[in-house]
Amino acid sequence: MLELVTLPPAFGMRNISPFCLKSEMLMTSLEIPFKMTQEADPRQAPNGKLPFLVVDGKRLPDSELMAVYLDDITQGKVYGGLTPAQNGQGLALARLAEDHLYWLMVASRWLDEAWWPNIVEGFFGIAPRLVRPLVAAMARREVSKGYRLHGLGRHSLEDQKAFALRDLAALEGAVPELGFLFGDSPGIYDFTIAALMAGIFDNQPATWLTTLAMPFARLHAYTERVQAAVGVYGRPV
Ligand SMILES: N[C@@H](CCC(=O)N[C@@H](CS)C(=O)NCC(=O)O)C(=O)O
Repeated sequence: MLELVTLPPAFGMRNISPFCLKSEMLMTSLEIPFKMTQEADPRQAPNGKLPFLVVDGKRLPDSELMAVYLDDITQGKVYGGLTPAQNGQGLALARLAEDHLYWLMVASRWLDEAWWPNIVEGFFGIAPRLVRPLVAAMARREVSKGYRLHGLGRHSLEDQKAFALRDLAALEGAVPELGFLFGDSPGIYDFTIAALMAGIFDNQPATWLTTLAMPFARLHAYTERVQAAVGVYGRPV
C-alpha cells in the first residue's frame, strides 16, 4: 500500500502543510488505497521537505512529482482530462499559490514576533525544553534566509501585505462562484489552491495573513466547497 508521509498536526490543524494536504486530497479523490504516517523532522525526508510518498519501499519526494506519478498509475486521471489551456491556467494559479502566496504564509507564521511562540510550541514542542529555543531559533534563521533569497523577505511588512492582498484578489477572481475550476468535481488545481487557503483561513490563532484573507468570501466559500467535496479538511472535523 502507498504511504503518504506528512507533517504532524499543529496550530489547530489536522494537516498543516498545503503540500501534504493537497496530496491527501488528491489521493482520496482518486480512491487510491494509502496510509498516512507522520514525520516531524523534514530533514529526514528526501530533499528535506514533506510530503513524500513511499512506493514499493522507495521514497518519492515533492507533491507535484507525486501527482505526476499518480497520473501515470491511473492512466491520466490527474491531468488527462484537462485541455492545454486549462492546464496552463491551473499551473499558473498553482505557481502563484505555492511559489508566492505560500511564502507569505510561511512569513506570517515564522517571522512575526507575536506569532513566533506558536511556532516554537507547534513545530518544536517535541524537542527537549532546554534546547527548544535554540533549535527553533536556528530553524527560524534558515526560514528567514530562504525568504530573503526568494525576494519577498527584502520588503517591508507593509509591502508584503500589499503583495498578499494582490495574490488573494487574483485567486478570488480566478475561482468560480459555484463548482470547481475545470469541471463538476474538484481536480488537482482545486486541491492546490484549497489546501493552501485552508491553512491560511483555519490556522489557530489567526496570523496577519488570516486577517487579510478573511474578507475574500468567494475564496473562502470555494475553499470550503473543495474540502467538502473530497471529504478532506485541513482542520479536524
Ligand atoms: N515543492 C515541495 C514543497 C514542500 C515543502 O515546502 N514542504 C514544507 C512543509 S509545508 C517543508 O517540508 N519544509 C521544510 C523545510 O523547508 O525545511 C512539494 O510540492 O512537496
